[in-house]
Order: sequence, then structure tokens, then C-alpha cells
Amino acid sequence: FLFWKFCLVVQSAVKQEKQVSSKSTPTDLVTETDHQVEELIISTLREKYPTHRFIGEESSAAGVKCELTDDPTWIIDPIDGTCNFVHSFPMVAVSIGFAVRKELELGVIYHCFDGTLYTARKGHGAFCNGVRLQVSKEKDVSKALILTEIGAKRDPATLDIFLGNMKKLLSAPTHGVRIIGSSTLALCHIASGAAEAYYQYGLHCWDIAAAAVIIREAGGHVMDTTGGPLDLMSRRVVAAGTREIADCVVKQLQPINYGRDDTDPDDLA
Ligand code: 2AM
Ligand code: CA
Ligand code: CA
Ligand code: CA
Repeated sequence: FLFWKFCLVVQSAVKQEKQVSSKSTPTDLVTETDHQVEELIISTLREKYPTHRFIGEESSAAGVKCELTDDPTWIIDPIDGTCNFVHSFPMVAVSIGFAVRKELELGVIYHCFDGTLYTARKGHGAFCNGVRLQVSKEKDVSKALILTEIGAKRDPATLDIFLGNMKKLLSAPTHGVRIIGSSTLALCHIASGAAEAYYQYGLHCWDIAAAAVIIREAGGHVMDTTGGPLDLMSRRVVAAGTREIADCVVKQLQPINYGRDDTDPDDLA
């Protein structure tokens, strides 16, 4: 279906010379392909669904307001793992989520290097290439594999908290902590049961939307780093196969403060 068209653009661009530039910080990278894929996704979906709204990473970077309303909204990360893409490190995905009345309904994530397609629809299960996904049932954090990411913010204070959180989780003890450079694929690994938990500060709604549906439909939990309900605009997330592991991770974390994605005064009150 339409999705293959978007992914083909990423796949063929991987082999070519890339036009790389940086956005907010020198480590916050963007390429021509990020823009090209986002424009292609939005124009294709807009033609099919002219009344729907769109939130996309590169449109938001270009100044389009990132606002989730009650209207049907597509939430798009054209390339998740841009730094990996630039290096041809094989963890790159296209992620598309869909929400209606702020409820996440659909999630599709395509792993551009190995051709795995993760899909989920609320109430209908989660699948990887058509095979049903099931999260890990592990409840003991000492047997857990934990995933996280390093954000674009690399000032000493942020890195101290980041390393402190990792140290606490490693000495909890857990089996290990991994960083793969693609938050959407890391979240897909929680959905498939390949790892027990994921946490991250600094993510945006387009990093989480599609994966949240996939994890929930695979039987897992996606929540705020405080243990409360997920807020897509909060720039914080914990996901886990079981509530027990999620609670253990939440207890270890010291927060890293990022601004919200939107500026809706109701949310800030
Ligand atoms: P991106 O490639 O779409 O920018 C890399 O560390 C992972 O974290 C990627 O999934 C990356 O998405 C995402 N990411 C992007 N900006 C981030 C930020 N400010 N903080 C944390 N993670 C971020
Ligand atoms: Ca980015
Ligand atoms: Ca992303
Ligand atoms: Ca991206």
C-alpha cells in the first residue's frame, strides 16, 4: 500500500550522497530526504483525506504549529533515526500515527533497512509483517533489558542526569541498557518482547504516536515518566511489557526538563 512508496524513497536515498544540515544544535541533524519524505507523506494523505490535519517533525521545525486537536490527525516522523541514516547505521524507520479526538487509533512503523513493517489498529492487535506481536511478560527488573536514547541536548548538566539514570538502571540490577538511535524502532522492540522497557526524555509526539498504539495492542504499557497517563506533548515516555517493570523504571528516573511540544494554554495551566 501507500506506505511502501514512502519507504522506497528512504531506502534509495541511503545509498546516495546526503545533504546534511543541523537544526537546534550541531547534533540535531536533518537531510533533504527528511523533508522530501514528509512532503510526500503529507501530500499523499491530504489528497486521500482532505479534511484531516497533519503534524510532522519537519513541518513543525519549519514553523507549522504542532497542535493536537479533536480533528482526525496524522502524526508523522518521516525519518526516525536521522543520525543513523546519515551514517548508514541500519536502524532507520518511517513512523505514521493517527489520532481522532486525541485518541491514538493507528500506528505504522517501517524499518527501512530490514523491511519489517509494524502495524496496529486500536482494538485489533499489533503485527509485524502480519505476525501478531506480544510484549515480554517479565515482571522482574533484574531480568530486564532496558532501552533508551540520547537526545540532541548534550550540555554537562543534562548528560549528568542521563548518565545517572543509566547508572541507576544498570545497578538496579538489570540485564543491560541499549541505545539504538531510533526511538520508534526501540519502542517496536518493546512491542515484540525483544526488550522489557524503554524510557526517554526529549522525544516529540511523532516519536511516540505510532509506537504507542503498537505497544498497547501488543499488551504493553505506555505512560508518563512519572507513572501517570501518557501525554503525547510532554516530551517524556516510559514503555514496558508489564506494569511491574514500568513501575521499577519510573522509580529510578530523575527527570530531564524539555519544553512541551505545543503551547496550548489549557495544557500549561
Ligand atoms: P529523529 O532521528 O527523528 O530526530 C536518537 O537519539 C533518537 O531520538 C531518534 O529516534 C531521534 O529522532 C530521537 N530524538 C530526536 N530529538 C530528540 C530530542 N530532543 N531528545 C531526545 N530524543 C530525540
Ligand atoms: Ca530529527
Ligand atoms: Ca524521531
Ligand atoms: Ca525524524
